Amino acid sequence: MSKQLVEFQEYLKTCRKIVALVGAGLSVSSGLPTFRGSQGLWKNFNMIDLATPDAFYIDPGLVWQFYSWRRYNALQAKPNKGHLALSALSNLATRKDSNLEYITITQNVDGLSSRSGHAKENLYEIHGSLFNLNCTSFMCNYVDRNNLKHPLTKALEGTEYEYDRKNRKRSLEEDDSSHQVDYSISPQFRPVKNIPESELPQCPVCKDGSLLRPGVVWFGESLPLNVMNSVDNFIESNNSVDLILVIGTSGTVYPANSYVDRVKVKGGKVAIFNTDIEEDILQGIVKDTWGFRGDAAELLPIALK
Ligand code: BV8
Repeated sequence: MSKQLVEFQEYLKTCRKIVALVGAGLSVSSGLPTFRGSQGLWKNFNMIDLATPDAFYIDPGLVWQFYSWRRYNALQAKPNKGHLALSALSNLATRKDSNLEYITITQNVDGLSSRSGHAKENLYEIHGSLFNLNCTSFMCNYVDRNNLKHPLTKALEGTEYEYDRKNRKRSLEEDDSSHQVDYSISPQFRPVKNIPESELPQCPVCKDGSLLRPGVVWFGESLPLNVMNSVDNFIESNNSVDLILVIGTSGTVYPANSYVDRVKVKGGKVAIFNTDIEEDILQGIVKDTWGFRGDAAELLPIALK
């Protein structure tokens, strides 16, 4: 066991208040791609063309095909051992006899944390979920949560193709025990048709019909106020956070990337779980920061044991 791990686990035992900040790297071992980097979703497609309100306004059919494809792949995926390790921590914190305060802040929209048995009350999906649908009419508050139907309309048939897996060595399904990580997932979105608005998901409540949209937070949109308030209250309360676990995220996107500094400034320590970590962090020379390099699905069950 490394010196860093021993030190981290000793500190973990003393923690009374913990936050986990989760990104796409946690779901890689479940077969889902990250966003940035050479195999990321945004490598082949510009996020401005697919993940903004303008993109949806210009071509809702294109955007719906993108999200329908990602819904399909997220539905095929299963939570991995990293999701389960966080879920165990979340459930420990909800026990009546527990003196641990805990939240998971996930940027992931794949629903895997929720499907891993994570306690609902301490899971914050700050970028929404692929399985939520919201009405686009300002006059209508219709929301549909956790809708797992696929495809949502007949016109979205054809989005059921899996991410390309180059040089796939071993299927995760075939050998779950080894939990081979497929680092070579190459997402290739293939929009196949122009779809008129009338054939896209429609609000069942609006009289004249309004489009439904994916219940995710697009770039340039505000995050849900109630979620932001709950997270802010947790981090900013007098009782400060002892530890933030930063798992599989590049920390590129605001406001998620602001939480680490906000915890640090109040005296909390940081533990990073990522396949890509700076050398000085690994060497343990960055104050109050531990770094564990590798697959989060492998590292978390060991570190949080
Ligand atoms: C907001 C949902 C107020 C949709 C997502 C300029 C103009 C306009 C806006 C801005 C601007 N500058 C800054 C902004 C604000 C903007 C922003 O931060 N932009 C960035 C790109 C600069 N933020 C916003 O717009 C937010 N709203 O701020 O409101 C406002 C409004 C207007 C103007 C200003 C302010 C809303 C952001 C929400 C965006 N929606 N998702 C969808 O998914 O389609 S975010 C998107 O990035 C992803 O969905 C993901 O959730 C998120 C974070 O990415 P990561 O999870 O970190 O993934 P990434 O690929 O980057 O990294 C993966 C990591 O995993 C890597 O480090 C890798 O090494 C590691 N890894 C890989 N394998 C493994 C692993 N680790 C462990 N194990 C492994 N096996």
